[in-house]
Amino acid sequence: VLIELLNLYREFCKLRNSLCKRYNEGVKSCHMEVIKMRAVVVNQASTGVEVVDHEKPSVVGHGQALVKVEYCGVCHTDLHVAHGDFGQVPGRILGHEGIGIVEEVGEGVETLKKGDRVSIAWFFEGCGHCEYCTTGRETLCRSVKNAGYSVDGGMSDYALVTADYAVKVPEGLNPAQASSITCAGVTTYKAIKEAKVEPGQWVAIYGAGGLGNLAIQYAKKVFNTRVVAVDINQDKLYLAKESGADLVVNGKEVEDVAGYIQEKTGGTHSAVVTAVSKVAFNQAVDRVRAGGTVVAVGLPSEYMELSIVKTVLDGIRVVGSLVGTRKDLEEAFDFGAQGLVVPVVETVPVDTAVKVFDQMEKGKIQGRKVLDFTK
Ligand code: 8ID
Ligand code: ZN
Repeated sequence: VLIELLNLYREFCKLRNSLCKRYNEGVKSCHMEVIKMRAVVVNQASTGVEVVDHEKPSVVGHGQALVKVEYCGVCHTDLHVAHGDFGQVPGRILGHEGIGIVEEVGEGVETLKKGDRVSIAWFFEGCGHCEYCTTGRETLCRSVKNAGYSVDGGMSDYALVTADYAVKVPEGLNPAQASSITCAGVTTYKAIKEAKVEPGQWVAIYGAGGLGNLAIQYAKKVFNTRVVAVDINQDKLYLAKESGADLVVNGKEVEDVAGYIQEKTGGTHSAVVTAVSKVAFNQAVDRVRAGGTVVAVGLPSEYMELSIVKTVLDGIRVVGSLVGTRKDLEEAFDFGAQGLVVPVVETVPVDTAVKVFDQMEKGKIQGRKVLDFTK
């Protein structure tokens, strides 16, 4: 009898739900009914991920927008988050390379409307008034919210975003490719900006994975530099060549990587390190030219060795670079829409997420695997 009653009550809720939707557009959520959606979350032990049925977010608050997710790329940072490398967040919906269509907007939203295609990025929201937010360094905001880490991210059928911070995807940019620009693209585009490169200079890109292949493309096609790509995986180096690298170096096969780069290029003017290993960071510092810049992007939980003498005598700058601002993302998207940069992506079913994370850990992914929420 109880089960019968429960079923009846559910039917009643469904009916009320549809009536609400039909007759009262202003009603944001329909009371008791819990609608489920697919979501990729950090598992309870914080050792990896699982695909679960998760409550669909339905209450669109002031300034928020509800997005029907189409695609979400799997970034190595998601793997760090899943493993608790930055602190454990069990149950958190992962994903900061989300792309989707706005389905509903909350009160006070002026920048987005239903039907807009938007991104769900690591830089999810800043306070808007601190010293970083007001000086073009909003990703460093001390009250920042990060999608897929401190707030639920884009690896689910639906996601809530803060409308003012959700950067629109331009017309003409393939949404699965746009997902890869939402983190990998903007991060490397910004890192090369931070390297302060000049056309014709040599840039070393360490790590030719999801970020690295885009770093090569932005460096070559947008900044007009020459590129040497370093990886320890031959497959990644084939991709690096295809992506436009002038010179590739296998860190496992070439004994003296720094010496080899010195011989071929005379020392690179700058280096962007996306590799998840301190070995690469050390090589980058060892082989950058006097006056050069090493931009640290990868996030291995290690310390790098920095020769004080070399740093001082050679006037080397070592800077950390974290994703990019909304403006950086807008620019990075635009280079994608122009066809200058073409992310290497493969769309895969959502229920293969656990396997994809495993492949990423083993270094087996070429470019990016993108979870397809349209199917
Ligand atoms: O804003 C940021 N700073 C930011 C944004 C996004 C991602 C930082 N990241 C971080 C990630 O958290 C991760 O630590 O950048 C790193 C790279 O992310 P990814 O490109 O998404 O990971 P990947 O696809 O696994 O590629 C890593 C590459 O590094 C190579 C691997 O072979 C792979 O191609 N690599 C490794 I591991 N050790 C190497 C070494 N010693 C190496 N390449 C050269 N030398
Ligand atoms: Zn990322």
